[in-house]
Amino acid sequence: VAEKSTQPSEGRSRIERLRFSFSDLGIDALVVSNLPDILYLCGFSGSAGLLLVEHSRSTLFTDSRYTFQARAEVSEARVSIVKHGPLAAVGSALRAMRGRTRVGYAASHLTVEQKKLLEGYSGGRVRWVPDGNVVAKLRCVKDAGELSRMKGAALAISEVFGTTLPLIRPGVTELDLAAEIEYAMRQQGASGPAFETIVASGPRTAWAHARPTAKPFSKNELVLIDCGAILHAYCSDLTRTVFLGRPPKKVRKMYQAVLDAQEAAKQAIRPGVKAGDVDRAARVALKLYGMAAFFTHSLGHGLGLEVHEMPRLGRGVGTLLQEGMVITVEPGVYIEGLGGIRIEDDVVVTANGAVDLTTASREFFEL
Ligand SMILES: [Mn+2]
Repeated sequence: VAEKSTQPSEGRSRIERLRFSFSDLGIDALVVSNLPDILYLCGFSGSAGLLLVEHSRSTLFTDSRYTFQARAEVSEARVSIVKHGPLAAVGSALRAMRGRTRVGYAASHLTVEQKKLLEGYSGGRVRWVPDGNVVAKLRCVKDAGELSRMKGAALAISEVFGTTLPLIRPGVTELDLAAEIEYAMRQQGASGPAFETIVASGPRTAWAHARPTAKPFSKNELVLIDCGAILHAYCSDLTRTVFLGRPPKKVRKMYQAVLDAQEAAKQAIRPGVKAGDVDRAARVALKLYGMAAFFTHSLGHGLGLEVHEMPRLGRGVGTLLQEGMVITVEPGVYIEGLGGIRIEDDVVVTANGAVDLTTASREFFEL
């Protein structure tokens, strides 16, 4: 649950910074419908509502389930408790605005049906303009308060990995371990997992996003764990791969290749570098092992209030990294029938390059 202190304690408010982009977008108002965007802008952590940001005021429209919560959480916006749904309320607020109005909307989040309803409620004078993911762009650079929360979330998941590692032994199932991991997250103070915990073993580790099953671990196989925790509203994301027994030479080589690729990518990270160039650094390192073809997804993604945020780190992505971005670095190699290895850390981009937030050991554990 977010507290009021998700807001920066000094400087311009997030809503004020958002308004700076109104002239670039050519809009007079913005309807914010993505809940994490609403949380980011005004502190509201409820599960229903719309935030209307105008030049001189902002209004959170939500319903009576959230009367007290909104009162406690929301700063920077007035709260309007609505009877007939926030879409109708935003629509009539827009209808009341004078003259022709250009209004931004979240094309990546609003459904076709919600957009139609909004159009109906607001009347013909509103011109609708896609918002160009303007809030996502603000969110990708974290302030000091956010960075300290993200450090906490990363530390918690690293501790979870350390405490659950001894539970990995033959006979324990993927589902058993996933349950233990999520229980340990709560014990670390997490409000919950940032996504469905991935535990895969044996050849199933080649499925990059395998769901845990009732399959028991057995001797001489890989176990891949990808888990994240939400702490004070911010996400962490950690992947480690271990081996039950003594890994064969080929598997050792795979692990070393992925570790080298991750290190090469981390070394390439600094402000002003293209996200695509960091992705390429990992692929170049894998090529030296003849394993580039087995790296079948992108290198990483932004992390914050959501587990997947801007920027994406993938082939040819031109986004320039900036100081204060938090990103995952997660190369992997996946060989059908044999298995997969992925190593993932969360890092913050600083003037001096990447700094790890996750602290779990990257040693190839033989259990
Ligand atoms: Mn990830």
